[in-house]
Amino acid sequence: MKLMNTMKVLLLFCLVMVGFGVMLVGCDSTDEEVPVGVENQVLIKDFKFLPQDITVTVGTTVTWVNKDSVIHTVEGSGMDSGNLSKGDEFTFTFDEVGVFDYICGPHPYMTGSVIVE
Ligand SMILES: [Cu+2]
Repeated sequence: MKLMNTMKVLLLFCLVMVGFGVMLVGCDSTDEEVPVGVENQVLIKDFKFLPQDITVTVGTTVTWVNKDSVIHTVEGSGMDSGNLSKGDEFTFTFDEVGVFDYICGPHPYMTGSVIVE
């Protein structure tokens, strides 16, 4: 009987530790900057454009902000940001309706689109 109680305590201890682990992971993700709430802004983060597709109305100025420690660019459809270091911003005003695709020059697998309506 005593052995069973010890097992129960151990099992409970394990469950608590797993619970802590989940909590820690949860805290970690809430610390990250979430790309919501800022209108007409695209974050460049973790080698991605966030959001990848953004829809705006004609005449809107879109701002890209590099949140990565490496240099990224916004290139294509008439845009050329030049090198963006961490914290750098690039803005572009869309005066025509259409779909404007772009990539990051150093990392062409990073793609994004601005849909202007
Ligand atoms: Cu890049």
